[in-house]
Amino acid sequence: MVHNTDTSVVTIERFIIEQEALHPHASGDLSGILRDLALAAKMIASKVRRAGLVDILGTAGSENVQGEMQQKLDLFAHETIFKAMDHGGRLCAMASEEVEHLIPIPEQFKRGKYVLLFDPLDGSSNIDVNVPVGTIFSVVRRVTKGDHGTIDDMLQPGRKQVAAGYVVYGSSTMFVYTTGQGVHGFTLDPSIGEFLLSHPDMKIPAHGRYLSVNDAYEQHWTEPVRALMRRYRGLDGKRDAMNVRYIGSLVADFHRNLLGGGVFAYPVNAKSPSGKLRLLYECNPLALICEQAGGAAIDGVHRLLDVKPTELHQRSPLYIGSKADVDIALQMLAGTTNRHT
Ligand code: AHM
Ligand code: MG
Repeated sequence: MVHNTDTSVVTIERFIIEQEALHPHASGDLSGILRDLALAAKMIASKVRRAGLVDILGTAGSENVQGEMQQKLDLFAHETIFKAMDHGGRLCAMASEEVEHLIPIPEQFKRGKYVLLFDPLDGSSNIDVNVPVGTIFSVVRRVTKGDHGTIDDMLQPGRKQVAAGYVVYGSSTMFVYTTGQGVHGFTLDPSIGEFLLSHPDMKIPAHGRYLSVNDAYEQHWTEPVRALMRRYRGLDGKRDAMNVRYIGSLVADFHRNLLGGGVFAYPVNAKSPSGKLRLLYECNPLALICEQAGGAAIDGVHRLLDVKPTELHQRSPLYIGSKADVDIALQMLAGTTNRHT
């Protein structure tokens, strides 16, 4: 469904209801999860907006106020999502990058058929310099039968996700999600407190301008990764040089490349031998969005969505973005161990 945004104002609530109507057998549970997440996103956005005021409004005089605020915002975001999602009767368990183990649904609430995995506030070390941060989420259908969800419900390959999305708290707040029928973006109008459809059916350019990688790790990369980065930079004469853009805040870097095209890479390096980013909370949800937008996402040698996770907090290398640019990584890294030894 493509809306004419010149003439119609479509709230995220209405969009979700209209999408649900396309599936006559839908129970409404997934729609409810998305609506609850949109509410949590608004609450987090409002808090993040005030982060810079902490020195004048907060506990002035105490040490390391900014640092504490960052910490608190991570936990605030975690708690906000948990509290928005624990009582809807739609989830049987949750997992958060901020928490070591699976998070059960409290006994007093009904359990449902879905599992939610999330990174509550990614890139939060950037808050004290006013750089965008983000929330990332992933929803899968449970596969176990008991009352509560288990780790087996969490450790499913990314292709099993029924919904995934992110929120970027930038110069405006955007909520971007997919349920497997394209990628749709909504911008928060703070004056009315509503996410409005601003980017229907988002598509990533087939190849792009931007290379996003932290090349301070160059000395710690493997030789195939170094060769790949030389290719992206046009230094081996085999393609035009890309422009380097690296915020260091995954959601913001990914969002820019989704709109402008290009590739984000977080390769293995000697300091992070298996990569830094988390497969379940960061890589998989963005991989589903990217594929739905016509792009690609790999761990270097495999399609990310086919990787079978073995641990909740598993790390993975990540190459994500425009298909033609990711394919170059796939070709140049084929046959490598994809681990720094
Ligand atoms: P976090 O989950 O501790 O916030 O770390 C994740 C962040 C990503 O947003 C970003 O892409 C990456 O770490 C940057 O790492 P580096 O500073 O090593 O380049
Ligand atoms: Mg993170």
